[in-house]
Amino acid sequence: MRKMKIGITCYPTVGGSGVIATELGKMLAEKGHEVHFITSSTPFRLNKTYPNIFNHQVDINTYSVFQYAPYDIALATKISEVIKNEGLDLLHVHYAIPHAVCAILGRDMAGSNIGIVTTLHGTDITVLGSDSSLKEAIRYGIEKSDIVTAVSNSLRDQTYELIQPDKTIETVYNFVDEREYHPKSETKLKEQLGIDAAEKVMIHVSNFRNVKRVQDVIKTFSLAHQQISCKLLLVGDGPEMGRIIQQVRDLEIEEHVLFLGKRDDLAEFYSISDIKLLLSEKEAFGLVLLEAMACGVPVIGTNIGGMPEIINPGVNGFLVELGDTEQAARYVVDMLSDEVQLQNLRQGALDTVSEHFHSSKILEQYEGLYEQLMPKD
Ligand code: GMT
Repeated sequence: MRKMKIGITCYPTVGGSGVIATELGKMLAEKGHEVHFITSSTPFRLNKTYPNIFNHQVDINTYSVFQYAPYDIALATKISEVIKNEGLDLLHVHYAIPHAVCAILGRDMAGSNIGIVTTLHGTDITVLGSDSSLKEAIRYGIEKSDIVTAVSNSLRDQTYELIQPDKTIETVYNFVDEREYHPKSETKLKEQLGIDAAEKVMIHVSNFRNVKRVQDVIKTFSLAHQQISCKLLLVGDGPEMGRIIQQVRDLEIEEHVLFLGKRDDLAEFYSISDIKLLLSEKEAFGLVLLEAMACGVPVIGTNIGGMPEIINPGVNGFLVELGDTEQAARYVVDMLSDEVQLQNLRQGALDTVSEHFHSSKILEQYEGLYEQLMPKD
């Protein structure tokens, strides 16, 4: 594999797409490629110095005459500069809008013909795709990209259905860095959190947006808790947090629900957990499922989006229909009361990650796509 100079644009703040883009950049750099992040701030997962990773920050100025700060134009200009100054071989951008459209404009401004790979992560299609003011821009971003990937077959099919682009879309799944996400047995965290060694633990990790249906996680926990002694860890923060705190109070389960806020050390929290709950109404893939599974935690998810492509019922977890908290609670009680089944599911979760979503396999898929865009020797 020849070494390439790759420009990466994503939203650098917390969120699955930013995590995937950054982890991919780090792994590409470890394989000897030169990586140039072109983003509005340093990607939050870029927590180490790499000699072959460069950060190009987009400066977004505000002017009193403009009602809105021109992020998209500033980004396209920066992309154009980096293409010329660094001699990039290709761009990999995350989200059709605005990033694919900015990349196309930036490439044009630079008078370049380098390839553009665009990865669709979900929100750009499942939410914005039905907005008539944006649909044409999304189609343009997809059709003018050289290669387009989606993070699940479900998202690929939804894109065809909603946007109808004249473009082949390849599925490349999410991945995790297995060096970070693995079961950590030497942890005292359970004790530090005041949880009895024998008590079972459930975990939910998200950005507490409406779409994550955290209220269903609370309902499921509350039903299961009536039958089995357990605790619920809530990791993350977001717009629904106030309502969730109130729901926990109304159900009088405050003593059993631990609000942990945003955390970096997720593998530690997964490692003391027995079940992960993700009951979202939209989820193109569900990166947090993979993070949990990589730490040996089976999952209960909703039968929507990309989740059925990850969850194999009875092997690494279970699927429920959206809003069916009673069935979710039955699965929880069943799993937590049968230690043999729980151990099998734990092993099933670990096997799923290594057999189907291993980072080395996903990285090779992306590198293979990049190679298609390089000039033939
Ligand atoms: O789920 C979110 O709120 C964040 C969102 C994002 O754009 O960063 O995550 C999306 O991309 C992730 C990485 O590909 C996927 O694992 C998530 O399933 C997807 N979220 C949705 O589709 C709602």
